[in-house]
Amino acid sequence: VEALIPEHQRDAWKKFQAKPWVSKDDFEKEVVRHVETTLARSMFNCDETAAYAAASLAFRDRLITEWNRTQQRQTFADTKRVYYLSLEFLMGRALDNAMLNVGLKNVAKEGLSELGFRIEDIINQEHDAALGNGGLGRLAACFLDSMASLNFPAWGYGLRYKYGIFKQEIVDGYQVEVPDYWLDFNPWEFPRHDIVVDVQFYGGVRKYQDDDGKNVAVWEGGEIVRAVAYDVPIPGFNTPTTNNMRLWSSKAASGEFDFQKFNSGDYESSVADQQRAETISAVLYPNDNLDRGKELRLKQQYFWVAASLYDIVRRFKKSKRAWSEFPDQIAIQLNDTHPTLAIVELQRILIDMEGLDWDEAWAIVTNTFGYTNHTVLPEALEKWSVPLFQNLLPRHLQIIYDINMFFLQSVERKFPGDRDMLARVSIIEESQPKMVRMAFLAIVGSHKVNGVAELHSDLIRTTIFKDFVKIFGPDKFTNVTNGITPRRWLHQANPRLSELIASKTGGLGFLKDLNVLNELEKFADDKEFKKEWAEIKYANKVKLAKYIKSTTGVTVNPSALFDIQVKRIHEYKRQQLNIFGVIHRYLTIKAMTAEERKKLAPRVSIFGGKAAPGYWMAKTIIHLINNVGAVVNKDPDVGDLLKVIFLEDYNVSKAEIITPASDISEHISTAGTEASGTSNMKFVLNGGLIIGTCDGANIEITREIGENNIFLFGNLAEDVEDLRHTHNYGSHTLDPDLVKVFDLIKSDAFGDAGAFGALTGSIEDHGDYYLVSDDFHSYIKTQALVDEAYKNQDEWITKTILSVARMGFFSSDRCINEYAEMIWNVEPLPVEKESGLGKEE
Ligand code: NTF
Repeated sequence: VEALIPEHQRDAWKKFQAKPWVSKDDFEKEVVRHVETTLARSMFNCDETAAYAAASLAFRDRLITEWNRTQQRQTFADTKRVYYLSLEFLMGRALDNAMLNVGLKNVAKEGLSELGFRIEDIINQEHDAALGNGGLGRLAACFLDSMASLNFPAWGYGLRYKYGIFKQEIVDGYQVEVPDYWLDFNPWEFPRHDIVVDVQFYGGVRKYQDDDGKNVAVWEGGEIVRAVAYDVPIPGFNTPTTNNMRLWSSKAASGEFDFQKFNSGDYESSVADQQRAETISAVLYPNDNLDRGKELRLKQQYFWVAASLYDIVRRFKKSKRAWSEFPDQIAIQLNDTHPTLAIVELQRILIDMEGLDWDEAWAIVTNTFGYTNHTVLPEALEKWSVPLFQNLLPRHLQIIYDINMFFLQSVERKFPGDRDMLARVSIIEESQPKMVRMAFLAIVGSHKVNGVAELHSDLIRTTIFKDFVKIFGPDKFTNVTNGITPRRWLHQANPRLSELIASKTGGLGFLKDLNVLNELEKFADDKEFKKEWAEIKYANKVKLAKYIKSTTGVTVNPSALFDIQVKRIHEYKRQQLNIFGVIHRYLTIKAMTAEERKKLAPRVSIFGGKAAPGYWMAKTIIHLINNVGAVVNKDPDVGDLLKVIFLEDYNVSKAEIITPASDISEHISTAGTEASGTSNMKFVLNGGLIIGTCDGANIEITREIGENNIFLFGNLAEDVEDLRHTHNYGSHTLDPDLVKVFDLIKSDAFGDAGAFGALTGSIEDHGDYYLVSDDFHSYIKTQALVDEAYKNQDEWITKTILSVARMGFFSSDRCINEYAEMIWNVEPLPVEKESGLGKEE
């Protein structure tokens, strides 16, 4: 390729080629240069914001040279690539991550200090990239980190929302949502105005036979919206590999507003088209585990899928390979059903645009896609109304009907005469209006379907997708248990613990092979080691205590047991069970003598998490937590024995402070409802124990760390259905301790009880769907065991060390290797290590 460029030009390019800086002096030089030129400031008016900007730009320059090298390498090697399609990427902050991954954080720390700044202050200037709701979006972010760290040629494709997940404020105990405009200054993205795709909506389909008698469908009319690419470099840890996350932003295809209308004085409608187009990528839908079926959401999905597939197909076509080789070159993973339209879009491209026949195209499509299911909750399974589809994407609806017809024909051949089966598995639900079942479409259009933890994968095989297991055979369905990146969730969030582990295991190798943590087992009874281990936990708790003081005004004792539940607020995750347990504890303390109180382990109950703006019950739970805190925290009978904290605006960067500071964390969903959970893994990896139900990844965590090191309680998934049935059709008596809790709430002890009527009522009068009462006794008893265990600090610390030592399995590197082998069939493609990576240990 190089030979095409004349020699003298080549020389000039090479002579001045950008070289990544490595030394402290070079770093400072780059920072000063960016302050003085890019930002047009000077040493006299460089505040922390400007220093953050300049430091980020210095690191961005470094990343981008590696990014270029990686992309060139991947293009020339022409091997199979992975495309991870996710409507959410919950990235959090990028600067700290970039510094650690290229191994230059200490260099930057010294450099910044010489320029007059503390690195922590600079890191804290950054606004989180919060393009996700919770676990699903954060999983995508961990996967990008792992794919780059393992040198997989892999791209993420998503939407560049102008507004990420809202900011949460707590006003008088209530959640208030504030828009999250995060793009004010974002040095981590590269607008690619040269990479645009025009995406069509609405219109109609004209069908005819061409001269060869072939059926042709033309989708015409409607409107066009332009997708513009924004690229974000994703650096791997201790490797030059820097992958790409491409986010699409929408704008009007004309790029301008309507001048004719403008000139005739119709100012409002002259900008209307532009605004309509920009609305598509304006805001992230703030629902977690809930599908709302709004047209704009379907528009987002198609906009993103169409632009991404156009891009992928364009890249493939440059290789001049035969279409049949498409699945050998490309693996596309669907992060939940949100990108399922990609299946239909690829089929459309192949048959309508590229002229392949149906079967040939369909074989390519199904061999390309893999689908990950992340939930069994019925309210979260996506369905789209057929009339909505017909209007917005008429050609796609036709193709879906054809996919369904061929699929049902194959089912009929396999199970002749089984009408019920046909109705059950049809991609079209025969309701009023008819609905497209996206999960079924995703299964039919993929070669592999996976759940995200063993229990969850078993559940999908035996419940929601059981007919499909009969139809396609069991091999199509598999499990890949979720994981987390140890780079962010140990090294970055808990640097002192990471350092201690490195000192005992021979360096930072454990960050690339988390099973190395096993070596810590031999220190589980080492006095000196345990002391350092405990000191680090204490320091992390002090840090969180300071944060709590500064944000809520409440003083908490860092020696108390820190009990943390941070995650989206949802009835199935059962924060209500936790707060009822707290009220029960409050009642118990109030009834104790002074002598008895002395024996109790002091506790701080910490909550955090956002409620979807339209989820009234979740908001009620937040309100109750805050009101309980207001009463308990100032009750002199209670003192340090119990504090109740609600941390505002839980997000990734706050999780980095909160996670290392837990003694125990709560993962207490109704059995069978939490597909995996990933914060459970983060807390254990940071030396905290878990109280949890037999649900999601808790089960595998128990298998790995041993049942002596976890506090499990509650009914099992297999009993849930029967219990619900008894609630509704048998006798339903509430747990007597829970009744006392309800009585206290009803006495207006936490403000007007009317505000909590729906919450208590859902349990007393409406069937207690989430089994709060059924699990209450077991929960309270198990919390008492936690109190007892915590009193023996020596044993407690040993438990936490053993647990960390056994967490290697939960690295997202392990998951990515499993996806690569079982689903994608791709190999790593290392980039030569010529330019200087930092050698920091
Ligand atoms: C979530 N699913 C699950 O609720 C979590 O248990 C799981 O850890 C994450 O996915 C990641 O796998 C969803 O957010 C969704 F969208 F599927 F409902």
